Amino acid sequence: MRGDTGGRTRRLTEKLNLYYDRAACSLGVRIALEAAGADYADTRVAIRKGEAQAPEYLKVNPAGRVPSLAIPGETEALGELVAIFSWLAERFPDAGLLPPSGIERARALSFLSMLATHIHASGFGPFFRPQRFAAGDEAQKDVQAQSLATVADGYRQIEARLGSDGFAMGAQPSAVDYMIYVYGRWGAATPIKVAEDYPRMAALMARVEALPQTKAALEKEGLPTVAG
Ligand SMILES: N[C@@H](CCC(=O)N[C@@H](CS)C(=O)NCC(=O)O)C(=O)O
Repeated sequence: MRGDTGGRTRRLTEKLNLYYDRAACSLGVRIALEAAGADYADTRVAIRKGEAQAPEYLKVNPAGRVPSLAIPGETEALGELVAIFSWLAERFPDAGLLPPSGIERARALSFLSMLATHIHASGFGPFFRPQRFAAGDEAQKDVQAQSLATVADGYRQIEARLGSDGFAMGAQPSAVDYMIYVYGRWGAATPIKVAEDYPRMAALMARVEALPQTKAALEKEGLPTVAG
């Protein structure tokens, strides 16, 4: 991990700083920062090299996870996608990251929470790292099979909530769409056929991918396009 140490240090960050890894869930926050036109720096945390669990990064985010967002004037970085989007939506109200208030905002947070807890934490988490959930090859294969079913169930829920056009929360893109896009990209690492089995979700991913904020975020992480 290089760059701004942010987090639980006395040193305040001078501008927003996104702790991320390439193509990780932090990509959704990067798309949001691009949508907001935010002036931000970034620090890569190479998860496969163990940097998310390294003492230096655990000072930034004791959970050992990206994304974290260091915020000027704060001595602790902010972790957890749902909280980061909530803060960014208030900081950049014109970016449309979340509905401004009321039941629509609650519905967006509900959707984001489902994505983070069901698809990510109960699905992709154990699918990618079964060794954290079971010991032994057979048990880990079982974990992967179950977690794959959870991902598929999450995708089914997304498909059920989407219309045939527009975005998840209406006519304008929001953080919900950015995370559907990110978690949808990860489907390529599984046997799940997103385009065939979840056509509304695949079409939404293509619409999100065509947005300038997504193009800018992909370019910054050196990632290929994947949708439509
Ligand atoms: N609940 C967290 C989960 C974040 C998370 O699991 N991030 C992954 C990358 S997509 C990570 O940092 N993994 C590091 C590790 O497992 O060591 C959130 O929603 O922000």
